[in-house]
Amino acid sequence: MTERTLILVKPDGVARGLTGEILRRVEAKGYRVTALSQMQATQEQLAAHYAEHEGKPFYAPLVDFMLSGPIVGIVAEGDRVIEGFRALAGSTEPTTASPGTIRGDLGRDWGEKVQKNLVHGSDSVESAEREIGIWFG
Ligand code: DAT
Ligand code: MG
Repeated sequence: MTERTLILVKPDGVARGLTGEILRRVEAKGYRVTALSQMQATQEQLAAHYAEHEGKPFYAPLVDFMLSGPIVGIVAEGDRVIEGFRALAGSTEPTTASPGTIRGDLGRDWGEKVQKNLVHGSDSVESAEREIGIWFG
């Protein structure tokens, strides 16, 4: 089976009207979009999605941020798409993410307890399959 990844355009990306630009980069890279849906996250979905971060200082601000407005869920497909999308996204902190990446070109620090960095991308095959189940189950 072709590799799949779960991408989320976070509330900052949707609110800033960057969904199209983010999708454009995914498609321009050559990945195929096989599912696309705007949604309002629930507490339950976020608890499952971010279980690995529970207990960290940014966990509550992260969940509040992800509940603050609509998100767009995307399933993208292609060889090595997990690694490829994380390269397109750039590193977690938008201030230092490389120019040329989504976070580096379009993101910045807003002085808040959570980094608002526009996108989520799965980090392994196991995470991708688990996360696709949470958002597109
Ligand atoms: P990534 O989204 O790059 O995989 P992650 O999984 O470590 O990063 O963290 C999930 C999200 O939590 C991240 O996109 C933004 C936020 N975050 C992570 N580390 C943070 C920190 N030290 N301070 C504030 N927010 C943070
Ligand atoms: Mg992560």
